[in-house]
Amino acid sequence: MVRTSTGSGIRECRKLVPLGGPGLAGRAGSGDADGMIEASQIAADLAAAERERRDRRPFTDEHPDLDLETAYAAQWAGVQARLDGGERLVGAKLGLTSKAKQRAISIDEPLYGFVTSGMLAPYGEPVDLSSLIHPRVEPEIAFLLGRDVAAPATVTSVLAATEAVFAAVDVLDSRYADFRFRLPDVVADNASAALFLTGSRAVRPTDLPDLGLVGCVLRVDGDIRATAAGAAVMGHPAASVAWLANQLAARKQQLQAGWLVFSGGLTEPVPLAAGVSVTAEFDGLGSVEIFAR
Ligand code: OOG
Ligand code: MG
Repeated sequence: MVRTSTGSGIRECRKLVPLGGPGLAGRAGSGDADGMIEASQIAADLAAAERERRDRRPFTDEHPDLDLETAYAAQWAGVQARLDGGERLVGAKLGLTSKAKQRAISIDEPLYGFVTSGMLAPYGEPVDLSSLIHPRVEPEIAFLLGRDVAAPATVTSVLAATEAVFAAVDVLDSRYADFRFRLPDVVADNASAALFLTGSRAVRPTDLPDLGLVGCVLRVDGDIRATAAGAAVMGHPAASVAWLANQLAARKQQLQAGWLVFSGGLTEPVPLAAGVSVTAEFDGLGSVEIFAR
């Protein structure tokens, strides 16, 4: 898997998010009857699982009281380690923003994670499965922000701040066995983020009739596996981005101009296997094809 900048045409983010507000650095660990686990320990264990390509049990098996603040602190520790290793912060991802995704994972609350330069898959190249554990693919609509998004954000303010939207694919690779986890586990695991692909057609939101009505067809080797409309994601994909802007504000962070934001899977994911081609087609946005070797 590529872990360096790929220069996929995404503008480098100009400033880093201010971090360390209450709820991020403020919380180091989570206590429960079985003892404490530190955010830094969770991050280190997840990084080792990713590096060694082995899945593990969810932390909540042993630490059922693991809270979301600790989980987001662990997530940021993992992202910070990537930045310290030379990657750049290029955006964010939303997760569990559609009923299809919430049903697939049996969690009914959205979450978010961050996207770094090493997660951008090189355009048109097969995904190298040897670097992943058990990848799954899902179709998404990505927003390239032309301006920062202030909170409180709305569908309207997100669309006004958006330079272009893209057809996209999110390649998930949970570090937990069988994608079995509770919300704090998947938050700590940066929303299962592994790789992201965007299509080659940049479309201004004003050039589309309504992003909520954009149709999506997910194909595996040409066969239709799932269909959806943009509205599958929180009623409108921009509503998901607005939700994220408002969540970040509570942590003294902000969506930044130049970021690419993946608004969440519209359908259930499909496994990515060697020799298989997965295509996400969107009305007006073009399509993205992903294949693996
Ligand atoms: C969690 C990540 C969810 C989405 O778009 O819903 C996500 C998972 O499904 O492993 O990326
Ligand atoms: Mg996703």
